[in-house]
Amino acid sequence: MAGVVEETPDEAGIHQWLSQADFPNNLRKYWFQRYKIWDKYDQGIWMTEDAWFGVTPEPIANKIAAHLGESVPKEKTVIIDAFAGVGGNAIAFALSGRWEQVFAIEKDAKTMKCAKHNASIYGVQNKIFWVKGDCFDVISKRFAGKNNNVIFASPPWGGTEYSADDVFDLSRMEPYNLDKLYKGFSRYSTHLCLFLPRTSDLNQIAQYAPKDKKLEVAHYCIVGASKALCVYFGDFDFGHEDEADDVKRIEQAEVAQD
Ligand code: MGP
Repeated sequence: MAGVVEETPDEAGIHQWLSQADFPNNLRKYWFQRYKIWDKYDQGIWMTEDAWFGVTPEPIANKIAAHLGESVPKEKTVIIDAFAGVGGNAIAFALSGRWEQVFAIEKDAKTMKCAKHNASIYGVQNKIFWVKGDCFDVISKRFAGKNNNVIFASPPWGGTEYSADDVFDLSRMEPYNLDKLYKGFSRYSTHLCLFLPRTSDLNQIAQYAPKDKKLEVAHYCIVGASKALCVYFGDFDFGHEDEADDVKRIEQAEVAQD
């Protein structure tokens, strides 16, 4: 059942911040974004401190879920959220109803506890397979040889300092750089979507394009400002053929605000 979940966190490091007075000062900007991040924030969302800058805001998570759902072949019935965090993307995948199975992998126990709780607020806790562990490990053991899955990965970007440089060097991203992410996941799925900084070096990304093929990159924006970009590695079909459509696609990724 979706709705207000009365339970309060019973563990240090897991929070249900109800007022700005209790909110960490260094994260203040996120307090003002809380309803953009979670539409149901007031229904009892649980967060860790780190989750504030890693979680995908709900309208963007829904847009990515829609884009992934419509652009991969129907035979792909399983979606894996490799870095599930507090659940933003996995919840959106489950709510989309597109997938037979949604897997959410998270290695931090407290973060996963938040994700499960948040999924219960959105009524989808039981529609997600929760796997605690290192995603590279889990995926190599559980999904080797399967060809019906799509991997979505929103990795840590090494903290909030990613925007200090005009162009973000993906070879230095911590703890996993682009090469590690691409090689670690593309062995196990023909369809991979990476959620990366909006300032990511596109030349570095382009090196992973198959010969004579382009890679899809879409910026996801809120009120005109890009929050991040997604790179789609594999045979995604966005139903466009030429450059004019590329422009359309980027606009399409703009998420509506109330
Ligand atoms: P931001 O840069 O912290 O905020 O994150 P914003 O609103 O762009 O701040 P400004 O002051 O630069 O205008 C923007 C979005 O990027 C967040 O909402 C997250 O979705 C995403 N994001 C930020 N970080 C630091 C990470 C990260 O480490 N990993 C992932 N996967 N996403 C992140």
